Amino acid sequence: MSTDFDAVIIGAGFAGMYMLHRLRQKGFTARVFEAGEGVGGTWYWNRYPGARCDVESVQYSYQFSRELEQEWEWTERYATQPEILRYANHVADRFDLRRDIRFETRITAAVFDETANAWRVETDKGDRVAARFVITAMGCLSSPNTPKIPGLEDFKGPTYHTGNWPHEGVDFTGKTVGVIGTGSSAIQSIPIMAQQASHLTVFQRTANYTVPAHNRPLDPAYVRQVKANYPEMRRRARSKPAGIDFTINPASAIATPEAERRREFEKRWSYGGLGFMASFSDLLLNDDSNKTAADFVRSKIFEVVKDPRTAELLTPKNIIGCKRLCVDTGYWETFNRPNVTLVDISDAPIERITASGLRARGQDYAFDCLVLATGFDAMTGALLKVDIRGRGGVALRDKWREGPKSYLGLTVVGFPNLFTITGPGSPSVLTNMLPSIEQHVDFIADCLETMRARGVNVIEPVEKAQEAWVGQVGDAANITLRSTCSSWYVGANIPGKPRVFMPYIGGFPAYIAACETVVKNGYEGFALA
Ligand code: NA7
Repeated sequence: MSTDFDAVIIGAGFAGMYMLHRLRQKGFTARVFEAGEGVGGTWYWNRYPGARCDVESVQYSYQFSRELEQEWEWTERYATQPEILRYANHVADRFDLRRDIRFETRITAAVFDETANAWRVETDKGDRVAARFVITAMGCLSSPNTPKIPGLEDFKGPTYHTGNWPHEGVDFTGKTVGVIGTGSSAIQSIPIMAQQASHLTVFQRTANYTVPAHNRPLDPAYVRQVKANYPEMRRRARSKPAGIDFTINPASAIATPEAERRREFEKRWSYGGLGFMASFSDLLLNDDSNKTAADFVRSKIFEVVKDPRTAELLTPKNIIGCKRLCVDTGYWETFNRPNVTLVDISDAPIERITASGLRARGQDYAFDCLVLATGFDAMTGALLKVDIRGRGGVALRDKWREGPKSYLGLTVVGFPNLFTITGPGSPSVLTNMLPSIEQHVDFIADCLETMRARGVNVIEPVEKAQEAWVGQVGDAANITLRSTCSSWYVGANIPGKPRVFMPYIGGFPAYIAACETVVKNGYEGFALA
């Protein structure tokens, strides 16, 4: 069978865009299908007020093009969603990507035809295309989770999900607003919504840890220095577990004398950002060490929040860093405002949404607008929305019923010529997504090139290699505290989702080394036919 393209790529976020560019460079044909009207993925959909990246902008950027690195000017330490979206659009223009992207088109099914060794892909616009490879670039946090709270459809006012925010923006001036959720999206948006709304009521199921961003405009001298030393900074970042260039203190928190420990935490706190978790090397390995960091952050809440009862409610009880740490600007301060109320719903779920608000713990709350900051069906949600069928017509949804299993987080037994960029089983969400994406894209592009050179048509992992990798992912998860709480990393936010720690937590360098060994040994663990 002749195919329409060498590869179909699903999604035009940072992964899909670079994949297209890389395949073109190597002389392959590719078509990207993208549900949105534009490029940018996460940064196209998540337009809620205050949306920002929590990795510093100079690091949350592509490194495949030295020219791009030099010409693009980030303006703030942590880039806003509009700035990142401008960057994505700049990349699309600069590398002339749009002509191979079909926008406003969602892939609904991808079925592997075993006689033709090709994928047959269908879209919601009626396209039927055939390609040798399907490469998913759908993002890890792109399938918004709207919880099934009774009465949701009864609410008379507008309902907004942070993960699918209206493009024209929302002005809450003079409105009363109810927010469900206190994850990263809520923590970023609540301070801004509170400045507009006449009253904001926040419904909190689990209090979350957050560290200050200390965001600021970037100093041009600093930017010059970064640009002069970009390769060195990228190399350092690549050698760190999260693929982010910050210094990890090798000491153990619990073994460090208290005064010294406090100094380290204070130093990191005043610097701001996710590097707080690198204050000591064992914060996610040792309960006692973790508690020292947790207590430090808890004490900060009481320094900021004036009402002790509210401070107590805002105080997280669980392990710090178990759920993803948030990075904020003025979050706790917001609860000192007279127009903000915190409602604790930790002991009983919201009873129902009503026409005028919601009912929780036997009490009615009224508001004009409802904001769902309720997160995503992470890592597998977007993948499993597409009806992906491999050998024998087996559906990925069935194959992963007990949880995702993959080889390197990139490929799945029974699904030949399918690659999942930043898929479950890869470091993905535990790292800086941009370098992780680039590493996967380069792996895939090199693999396709090798296959072409060797005259190989089909690549598929073998069961034994996949089982071994799944074992490695599980073993790595078991030694950290991160696998112990009810986070979206383990699917706990989605009722009925199997509890599996989905990302590979062995660190970016170990993961790169594993991929390099596989390639060096002639694509070890794969059957090439
Ligand atoms: P998160 O971090 O998953 O946060 C979702 C929030 O919504 C969290 O506080 C949840 O409480 C809450 N939630 C979810 N369902 C309900 C129901 N049914 N009732 C009450 N509260 C609920 O999503 P975000 O969008 O904030 O952030 C996702 C990632 O994006 C983030 O980690 C960064 O990587 C960027 P829970 O904690 O489950 O009790």
